[in-house]
Amino acid sequence: MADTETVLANRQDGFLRITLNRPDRLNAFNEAMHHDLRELLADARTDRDIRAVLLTGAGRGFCAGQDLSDRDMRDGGEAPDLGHTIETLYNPLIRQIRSLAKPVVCAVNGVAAGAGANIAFACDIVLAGHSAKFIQAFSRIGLVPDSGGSWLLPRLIGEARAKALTLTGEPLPAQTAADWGLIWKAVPDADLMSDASALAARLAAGATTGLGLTKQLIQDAADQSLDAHLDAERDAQRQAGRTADYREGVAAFLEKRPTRFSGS
Ligand code: T3D
Repeated sequence: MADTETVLANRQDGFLRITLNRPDRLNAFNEAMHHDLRELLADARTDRDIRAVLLTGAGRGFCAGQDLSDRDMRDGGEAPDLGHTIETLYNPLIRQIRSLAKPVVCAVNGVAAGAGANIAFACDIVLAGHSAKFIQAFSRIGLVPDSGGSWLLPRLIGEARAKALTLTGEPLPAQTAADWGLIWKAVPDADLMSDASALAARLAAGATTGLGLTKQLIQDAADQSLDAHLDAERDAQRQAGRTADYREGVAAFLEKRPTRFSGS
C-alpha cells in the first residue's frame, strides 16, 4: 500500500488515509487516479487491519471532478463516449465506496466540483472546512450529474434544492451544506484534518462488523418497505450478535470499563 503519482496512502490508528494528490488540477480525476484510488479501496476491503477509511485532497481543493484537459475536443476530434467512462470508472468507484463494509469518512478540504462533490457525498460521514464549497458543475459544461448525485441529492436535501443546485451549478458553501443535512459538519479549516482523523480513528476502534452492517441498513432504508427492512434488521442483528465485538461490548458495559473492540 504505497503512494502513487496520483494518491497518497497513510495508515494510522487503524484507518487508511487516502489523499487525492493532483493539487495543480485541484485533484481532478484522470484515469490513473481512478485506478490508484480503486486499488487502495480494494486493499481496504480485504485488509482486516484497516477498519475505516479517510478520504481527503492535497492542496487547496478536494476534487474538481473529471480532468477536462483529457476531454479537449478543440481540434474537432471525436467526442469520447462518456457512457463508457461512467460505466467503467465513476460508477465502480461509487459502488466500491457504498459497498465497503467499513466506515468511510471524507474530509473536504476545499472546492469539490462535479464528480468530486458527488464522490464526497457518497462517503459515510462528510466533514468540510468552512472555506470548502460544493459545485454541481456538470450543467456549466453541458453534462448531467453523475457519480450518484442525481440519486443522492434529492434524497438528502429534497427535489427543490437538488434541482436548483444541479440546474444552476451555483456553489454551495460548506456551512449551508451542513445546515441542509447534505454533510455531517462544517468545521474551521484549521481543525478539519485533526477532527476528521479523530473521527476515523474512533470508528476504526469500533465494532467493525456492526458498523458495516449499520452502514448497509441505512443506505438500503429508503428503497424498501418497513416490512422488508424489519427483516433486514433482524438478519443484521443476528450477524452482529455473533461477533466477538458484541461479547466485548456487553462485557465492557457490565464491568464499567471502556470497550476494546477487535473488529471481529
Ligand atoms: O468525462 C467524463 O468521463 C464524464 C464524467 C464527468 C464527471 C465530472 O466531474 S464533469 C465536471 C468536471 N469538472 C468541472 O467542470 C469543474 C472545472 N473546474 C472549475 O470549474 C473550477 O476550477 C473550480 C470551480 C472547481 C475552482 O475554481 P478556482 O477559480 O478556485 O480554480 P481554477 O483557477 O479554476 O483551477 C485551478 C487550476 O486547476 C487551474 O489550472 P491552472 O490554470 O492553474 O493551470 C485549472 O485549470 C485546474 N482545474 C480545475 N478543475 C479542473 C482543472 N483542470 C482540469 N480539469 C478540471 N476539472
